Amino acid sequence: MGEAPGPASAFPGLTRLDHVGIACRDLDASIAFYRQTYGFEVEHEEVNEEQGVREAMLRINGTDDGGATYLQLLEPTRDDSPVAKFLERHGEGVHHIAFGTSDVARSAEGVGARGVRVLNPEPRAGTAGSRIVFLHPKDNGGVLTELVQTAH
Ligand code: V0V
Ligand code: CO
Repeated sequence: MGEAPGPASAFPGLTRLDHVGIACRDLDASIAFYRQTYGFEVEHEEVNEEQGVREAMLRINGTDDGGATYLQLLEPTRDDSPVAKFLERHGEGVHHIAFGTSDVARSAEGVGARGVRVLNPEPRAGTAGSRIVFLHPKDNGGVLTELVQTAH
């Protein structure tokens, strides 16, 4: 690899796969499926009105940056939300992936400098007090991508 000059050397600072977001119609049924089938337990559950989701974080493993990797199960709370729209078009399934960083605004700026559209340069409230930024799926090979900075 070596040090590429210019925008490619700007800070990305992504140190883990934080979560894989899965769109589901029935959060409780989805939680039960992952508990019974894979033995994963819910570490955190909340409603995020801004994002229009009721969601649960199921911890899978710790990561070498001191964070962890989760499954994030997402049920829409209203018909005009991104997850409701996704379910209508694609049905249940993988909705997004999220990379962890210690500085989400700076990471978003670094990725944005590489030509990826940053959907919300001003970080928004994510799960458990985290701060999140979304990147356009069309600039990520069809994968909706989130950057997340945990509360601590
Ligand atoms: C839409 N598209 C996707 C997609 N959603 N492609 C891959 N993965 C997805 N999840 C594609 C869709 O198939 C269309 O492609 C095109 O993008 C436009 O889609 P659309 O249905 O017209 O939707 P838009 O353009 O109104 O909105 C799409 C975006 C929107 C991605 C801009 O969903 C968004 O802003 N999402 C970010 C917020 C979010 O998703 N929140 C929920 C998770 P074709 O058919 O035209 O080729 S909240 C969360 O993760 C939290 C709280 C957390 O982690 O803490
Ligand atoms: Co997420």
